[in-house]
Amino acid sequence: MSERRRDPAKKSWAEPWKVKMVEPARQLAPELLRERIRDAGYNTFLLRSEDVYIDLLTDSGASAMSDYQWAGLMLGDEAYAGSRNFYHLEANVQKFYGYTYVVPTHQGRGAEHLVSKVYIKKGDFVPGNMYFTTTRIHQELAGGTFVDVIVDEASDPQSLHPFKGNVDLQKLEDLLKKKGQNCIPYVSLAATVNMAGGQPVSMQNAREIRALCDRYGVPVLLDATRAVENAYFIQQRETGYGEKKVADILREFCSYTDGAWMSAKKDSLVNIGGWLALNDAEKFGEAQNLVVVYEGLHTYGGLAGRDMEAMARGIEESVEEDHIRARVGQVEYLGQKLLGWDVPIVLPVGGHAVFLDAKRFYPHIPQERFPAQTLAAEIYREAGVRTMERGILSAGRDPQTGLNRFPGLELVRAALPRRVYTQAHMDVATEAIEEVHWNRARARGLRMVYEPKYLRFFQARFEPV
Ligand code: PM9
Repeated sequence: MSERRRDPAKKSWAEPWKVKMVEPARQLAPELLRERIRDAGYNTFLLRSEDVYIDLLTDSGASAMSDYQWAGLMLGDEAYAGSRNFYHLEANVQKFYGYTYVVPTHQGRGAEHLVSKVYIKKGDFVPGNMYFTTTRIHQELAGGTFVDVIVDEASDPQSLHPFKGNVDLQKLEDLLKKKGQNCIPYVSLAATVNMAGGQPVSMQNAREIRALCDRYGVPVLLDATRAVENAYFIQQRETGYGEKKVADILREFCSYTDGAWMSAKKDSLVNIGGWLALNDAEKFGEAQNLVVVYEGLHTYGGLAGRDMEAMARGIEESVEEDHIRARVGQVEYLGQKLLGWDVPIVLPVGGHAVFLDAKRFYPHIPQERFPAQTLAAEIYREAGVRTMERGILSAGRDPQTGLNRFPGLELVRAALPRRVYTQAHMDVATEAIEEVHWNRARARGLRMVYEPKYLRFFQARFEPV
């Protein structure tokens, strides 16, 4: 008999780690789940973590660190100035992302605050590939107006375009011509695009953005929060990159940009941390000066030395091939399971999360009644699984008119923390979502009874209609 060999491309993946420590998680009884979500004003951000069984609220800061990272915590150099952990972090940002100057910050929005203050002046327009909540508010608070220049496919949950995060170059050039480069401080490029469903940007698109911006003398700045996941998608989907290493793809991608801000709480596998990196010495000088006003000295930026060490080590682990394959593979597994039950989701499945399409899930609930917020509340009530609204509530109000923005996408995000949950957790989460889908006709929507001024989705409260 001839020897049988499985096609390597069809082999299952498994996590490249084994579990060393566990944290208990329990599922509350149905009547308690009902009570808890009502007490939380039907907002999953207002639930207590101990009342959540499977927490898919976010992949931010919720990942499990490796023993290599935990060991690094013991090497924290907590000197006020010049901590050796900062220099390790700086060296790894330079090595893996390729930028020249590094400013540490306590998390992503600390870096967004600095970059917006340094680059944006009142009346500016900031083009970008779909808004992100915290990014846009810092651009607005600095006096800018965000302009969406993402490709149209990004707003179609069923489009199978492999790079739905791409910038539409025509939209970008039209804006550059209309407003003139003096009113455009930089292009705000995110990879992957969170609000579009964790969709990637192609290398070709990055190259073309660079060429276009060079013609107009406008810098390109990257939101590198999930750029490693973006690099993995390029490896999997873009011609010419199949044989390249994710680490090399990441470096090449960043080379088309002039700097980046980072929430290290995602790709870099830490519970807290971020940075701003720039190639422009003058802008770096301004950011380095401002960080001491808002975050802390320029060699700790609001972090403990041990946090910077964990971040430096997390960067190294984030680009390992087997890590990133298993990470994105688990998200794909959840997406395929939901598709198998005919649950409407955004396609293709993204890098960090599966996004449920609340417009197709609840076609009978108008957007003013918060269909995605309703769905997130229902999923918690069903099984103690926590997800997050990414629709009209997250989009907020237009600062000029005060009116609600009506985004094309009305989504619920089930985000996967890295190295935390098993496939069995995914199976249980899928069953809960399928159950809610089965009973979808019963849902009626929500009315907002408390609305905070900034980033309202975090703290708003609701009542059933
Ligand atoms: N993202 C997320 O859950 C956490 C807070 S918003 C609900 O997806 C991008 C692309 C992000 C991001 C945070 C930040 C801000 C910047 N860019 O949370 O301040 O996804 O570290 O980063 C969240 P920080």
